[in-house]
Amino acid sequence: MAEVTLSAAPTGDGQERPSRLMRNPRTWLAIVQIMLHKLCCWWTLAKPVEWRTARVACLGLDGAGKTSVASCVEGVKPSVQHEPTSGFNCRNARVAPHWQLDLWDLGGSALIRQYWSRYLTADTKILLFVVDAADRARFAEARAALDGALAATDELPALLVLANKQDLPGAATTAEVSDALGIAAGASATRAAVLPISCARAAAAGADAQSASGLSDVLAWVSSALQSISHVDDE
Ligand SMILES: Nc1nc2c(ncn2[C@@H]2O[C@H](COP(=O)(O)OP(=O)(O)OP(=O)(O)O)[C@@H](O)[C@H]2O)c(=O)[nH]1
Ligand SMILES: [Mg+2]
Repeated sequence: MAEVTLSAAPTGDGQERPSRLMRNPRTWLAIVQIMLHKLCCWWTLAKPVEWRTARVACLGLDGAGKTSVASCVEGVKPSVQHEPTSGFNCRNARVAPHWQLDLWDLGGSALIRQYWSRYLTADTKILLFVVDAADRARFAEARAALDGALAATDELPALLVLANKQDLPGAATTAEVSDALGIAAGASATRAAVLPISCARAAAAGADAQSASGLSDVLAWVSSALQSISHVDDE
């Protein structure tokens, strides 16, 4: 195969003159374009990411899996044992491209539920409501708890119900959970969705917390909801 050289071509009179390739203006245009592209890439990588903070509340009945979900979002392997949260945990997690979550994981016992409204402050951007999808007997109780939480917030920007424990036999589908909790019918949040997740399965299998089944879709939804909420807030 012929080799193309960009160097100056020797002339018969001993002087060097630029090769045909180098005399072509298109060659120079291509070189300038490549250099500009490299400069842009370097600038994008070198620019520090500005993390934007968003408050997210994680609610649901006792044992639904809130602490497990919060651990997975944070990238920490959840405990397989149920250690009831006696108050709240505040966790920090980063979600691409630039969201720093203040994730409030509250206890779900009947006693602590009375205090949920205190943590649903006006700057709460997303309510993550975790449901044990395999515990159909408590769907009505979960719906009442969710309705109570929604009634305590004036304008909740986004609600994401997580149909957790999808690995358990007989777990309800997202459509069933949505129906049982009346999401389509009466959710007061502007954006509402139900997504499946199984966050403790990864821990039980000894895998990485981030590999929890359904987690990537949850993080993508959270990121996209925050993006659109922030556009509205910035207007
Ligand atoms: N099989 C299965 N078990 C899960 C899953 N997620 C959580 N669990 C288990 O459910 C139990 C309760 O989980 P937690 O995360 O502590 O529940 P919680 O909602 O924080 O409970 P409270 O703090 O009491 O309100 C634990 O034994 C978890 O291992 C899941 O996806 N699949
Ligand atoms: Mg907990």
